Amino acid sequence: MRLPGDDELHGVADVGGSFTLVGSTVQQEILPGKPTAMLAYALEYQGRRLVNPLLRVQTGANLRVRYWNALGETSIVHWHGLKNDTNNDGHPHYAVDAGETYDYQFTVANRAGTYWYHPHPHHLAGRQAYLGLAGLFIVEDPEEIAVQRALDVKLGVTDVPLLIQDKRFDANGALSYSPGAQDHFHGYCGDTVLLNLTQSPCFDADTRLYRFRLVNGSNARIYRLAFMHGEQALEFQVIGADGGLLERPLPARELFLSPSERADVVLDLRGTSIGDRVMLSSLPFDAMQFSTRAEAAAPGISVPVNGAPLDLMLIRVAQRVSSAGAMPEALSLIAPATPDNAATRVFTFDHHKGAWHINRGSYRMTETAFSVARGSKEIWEFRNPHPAMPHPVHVHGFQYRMLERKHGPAHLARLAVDARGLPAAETGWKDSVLLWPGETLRMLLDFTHPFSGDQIYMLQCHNLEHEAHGMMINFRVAHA
Ligand SMILES: [Cu+2]
Repeated sequence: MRLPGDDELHGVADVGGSFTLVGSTVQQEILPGKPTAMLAYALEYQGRRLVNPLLRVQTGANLRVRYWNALGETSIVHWHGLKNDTNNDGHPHYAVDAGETYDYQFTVANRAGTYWYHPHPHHLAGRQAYLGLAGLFIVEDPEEIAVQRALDVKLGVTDVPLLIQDKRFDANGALSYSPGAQDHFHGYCGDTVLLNLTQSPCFDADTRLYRFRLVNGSNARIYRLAFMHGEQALEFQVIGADGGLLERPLPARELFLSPSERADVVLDLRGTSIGDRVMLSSLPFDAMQFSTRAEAAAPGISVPVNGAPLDLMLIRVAQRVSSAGAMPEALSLIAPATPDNAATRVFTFDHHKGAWHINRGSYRMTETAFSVARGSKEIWEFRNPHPAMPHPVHVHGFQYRMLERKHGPAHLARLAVDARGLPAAETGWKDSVLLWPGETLRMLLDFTHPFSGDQIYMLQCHNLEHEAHGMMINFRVAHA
């Protein structure tokens, strides 16, 4: 199991101030004995070269990040989940050509949480992310440090980020990204699920609490995650979501994680015995895809459909320990979502004549679909009419609060923790949320921000093949 830490790949870098990320082509041994050429972010850090570094920052840090595009094609970095202005969001309009640089300068305004960074050039984001460009961005603040102390966890040891990505490799170990018509419709799924770019990972654990920061970095695959002990799904505690800690831990035995979503969970192995084996799995589910035909994949590769059961990581209980950490009863203070007199804006996610649409429009990089007033609150309602596909919908620039899920599938409704139909993680702050076929979601956005002038952001589907085929719009947060 590759853990973010001292190794080159996913090495942990404590950053503040200035640094340079280089979009590069690297050779990485992912499959045994078969080095794979992949795209990655490289960082010179304390005399070493880190690949797709885990950037750890403190809330309030002032960052000056130079992105040096040493790829052979245009690209730009999107800081996913960060409350940045347009210039620092990674809008495709700002993509830089091969050999050029883009300078970011921003103050990290977000509360502690697991965020991430990935490419966002128009039409190329899916391909570049698939070929390897992705890293984690972990923000800490005093509240977070208190939780780490209570749990007695250490990043890369007992506080374990898991970047979940599915890929296809050819016989030589090369990554292949060659979406066909079915892939454009369903999104590009792989036959090999990697955790932190480890194939079939094994994690040796002690009899103690473990924190797992689950990040879905896949282009299109949705996971129904559970920790299976034989036939039994172990209870775990959900402690955080996209935008950081929940108010208090909430018990669950499974959760759905769609592309770009994060879930922060604590698994208690204190009651297990040496030799016990727990499998982090994706349980089978009906992904409600419009066409359920297994796609015609490349010869020799059979790709499990979205919703097929998958084993992700074997946890082997290897050692009994006395210092095991303790679960805090309270994690954070999250004010109730108060819509006041917020107006409702409706978005329909649909498909028409080979393109993916939001409100019947296909993405145009230079057009802005609508404006909201800076400082206002709005309720956004997402609708996904049947027959359809599930869409992981991401709003740039803001974290929001979920208000309600209606008409969702039974497999989700039974995970609700309250009358609003929300699963545990959606009681916290979110920037990405899965919209199932037939469903209506309502969420509260607050467009307060500290930046002067108009800001342009995006609302998009984070199924990256849907994004590439139009399912994205620009919106303006107007200053005056
Ligand atoms: Cu979509």
